Amino acid sequence: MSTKNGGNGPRTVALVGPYGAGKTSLLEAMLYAAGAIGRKGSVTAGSSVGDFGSEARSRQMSVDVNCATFDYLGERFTLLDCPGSIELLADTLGVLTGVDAAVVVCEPHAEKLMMLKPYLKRLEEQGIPHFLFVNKIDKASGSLRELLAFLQEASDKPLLFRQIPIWEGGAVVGFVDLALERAYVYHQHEPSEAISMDGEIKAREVEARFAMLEKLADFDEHLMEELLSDMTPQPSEVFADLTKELGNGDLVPVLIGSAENDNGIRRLLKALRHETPGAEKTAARLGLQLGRGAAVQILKTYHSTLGGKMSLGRIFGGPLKDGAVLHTPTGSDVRAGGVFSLRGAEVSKISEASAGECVGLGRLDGVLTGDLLTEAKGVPLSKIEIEHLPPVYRLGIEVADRKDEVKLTAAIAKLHEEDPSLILEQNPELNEMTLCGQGDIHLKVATEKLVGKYGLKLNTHPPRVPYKETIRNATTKRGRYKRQTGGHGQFGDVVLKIEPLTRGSGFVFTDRITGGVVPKQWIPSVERGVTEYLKCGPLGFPIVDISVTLSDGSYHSVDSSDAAFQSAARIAMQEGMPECNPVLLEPIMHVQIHVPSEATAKVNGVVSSRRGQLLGYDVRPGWRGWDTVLAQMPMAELTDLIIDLRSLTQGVGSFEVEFDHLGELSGKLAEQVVAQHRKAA
Ligand SMILES: Nc1nc2c(ncn2[C@@H]2O[C@H](COP(=O)(O)OP(=O)(O)OP(=O)(O)O)[C@@H](O)[C@H]2O)c(=O)[nH]1
Ligand SMILES: [Mg+2]
Repeated sequence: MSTKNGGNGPRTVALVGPYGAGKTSLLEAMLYAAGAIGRKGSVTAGSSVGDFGSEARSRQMSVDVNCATFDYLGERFTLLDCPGSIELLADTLGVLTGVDAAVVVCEPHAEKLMMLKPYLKRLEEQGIPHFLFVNKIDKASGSLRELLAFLQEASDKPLLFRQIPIWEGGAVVGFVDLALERAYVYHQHEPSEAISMDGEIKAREVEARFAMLEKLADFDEHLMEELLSDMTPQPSEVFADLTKELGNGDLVPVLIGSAENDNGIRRLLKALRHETPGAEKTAARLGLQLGRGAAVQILKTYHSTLGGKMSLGRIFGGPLKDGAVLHTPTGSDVRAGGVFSLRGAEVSKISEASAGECVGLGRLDGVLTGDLLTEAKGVPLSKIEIEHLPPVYRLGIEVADRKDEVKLTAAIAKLHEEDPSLILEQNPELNEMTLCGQGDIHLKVATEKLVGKYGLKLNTHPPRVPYKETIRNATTKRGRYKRQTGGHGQFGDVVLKIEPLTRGSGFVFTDRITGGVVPKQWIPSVERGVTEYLKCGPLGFPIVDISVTLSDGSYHSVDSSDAAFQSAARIAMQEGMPECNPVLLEPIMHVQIHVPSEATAKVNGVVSSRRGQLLGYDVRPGWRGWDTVLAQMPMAELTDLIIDLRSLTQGVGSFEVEFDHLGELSGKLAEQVVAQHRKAA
């Protein structure tokens, strides 16, 4: 769909950035400025288009992608307002698989800029054109120039300052647009008003505009020549460069404004309208091979209790009609069960979506976020590999009523489709299910959905640690089992040598019987008796790294049986093990902690205070200004590690773990673990 102005067709733009920066408010302000809504709602009053679900409203924060399609000056836009909590990053990662551009929303406070890195990093890596919008400009104080220097620190791409603020009485009251060379004063909830530019403002404009043109000229030789020979470039050349260099991802334009007061919103809309590349260019960037008919990139999956499954799809090629059959990466076909235009809670059925639109598609069973579907057969289908976010927080979870277990796993499967960073782990050894995710808020929102949306009654508890135990000394023990009840009795008799093994050896059973004192057919019974015993040792935990040797025994030709030899073996173990100096073993994990370098020293402290052992640290590859700290830490100390890391790093620190070895735990801590375990049992 080509329109007379931009000619790029419908555009899809993500609003991303840290929590509370004002993305949902910006969405509201943009809808209002575009005339798509007659009354402006707000997040705090619970009346915004976005955040309509109960989990979002009660927290006054986004917990899901808010999608809103609207027309602005004859062109169609879909804005995807992403949740900013770092714990809900998975939604942003999904959305980025098919947008034309992103607006990174931030606040004018230098100390909060570290929070931008996780977003800028992904946009840079994926070559997604992006703007920076410095929101809450009504709260700005001090030098914006300094702020912008900090902003540049967070961005690997050069920033291009498109506007400078006009200050009055310590507050920003307007701005100069450096491309248009026009000054505006803000009016609350009204369009800005053009004013004449003179004196000090003009002088600042000339300087700032020259700096902007110099940056543009880094990517345009013709413009560079003009600047060097003091020629004034044509406005059309400047605008063409702005468009080209955003589209190529060379530069990051920076705009300022206030979503709350409706300031700078129209300028942002206009920049998006003129400069954001369209679906064709995006398809080329993504390397999509389009055949005849439409291709659909899935950006987000929703499950609602009433409407069923809804996939948010970006249409390339197109148009896509309701009922169209789409080929999926798994080889099966699905039929689009409804095409919908979305605006917050408002879902309007439409008969078809044009090329470039972003729409809701009903009932695409088996289709996941990141999938590419096509109408044409034989087109190479891909699933865009979305970065996997390793879990950093866990919660033990169980249904209050056992018969709801199937319902629980089905509901979590749906939540996982909506948000792949939410994972259910089953641990049969601990007889425990754990919900794994990105943090406390993430899992709270998920459990709220399980309760509210899926009607489940749940109990949650801190995740259990899979402790083990072993022994330090050896012993030899005889176990005799003899029963005489009525008819024929039970008889088994074994001598077992119990010895410790080196860490990681597991369990070794050896048969050293000579002369048939324990007949061949009962030897597996002895081993079974021992194995059964090993499930729960004297401290109450599974036993590992132990060798048991059957060295002697006796039998009775009538009374001996499989059961009797199992019992004899168990008796020998039960009596022998406490003499072997049992010791608790805890899982020690290899941990990689990623943090901005200024937090590295503090992180070292956190590792030590959590019984960790530092192995060293290095620069984090590809993350300028970040370190990766390597350490070994007990699993028991990792439960809330993420909370400490985030509080040291404004939420951006993260870690990855894998099992390393089992380490001995003794002293007070071990006593506590054993006592707690006994109490729970
Ligand atoms: N002063 C001021 N406050 C603003 C502005 N924009 C948003 N806010 C306030 O900032 C808070 C957060 O706004 P939201 O729009 O919910 O922010 P968000 O980025 O969507 O937050 P998350 O969804 O949690 O990531 C709200 O209390 C808004 O009223 C602004 O331009 N100026
Ligand atoms: Mg929000």
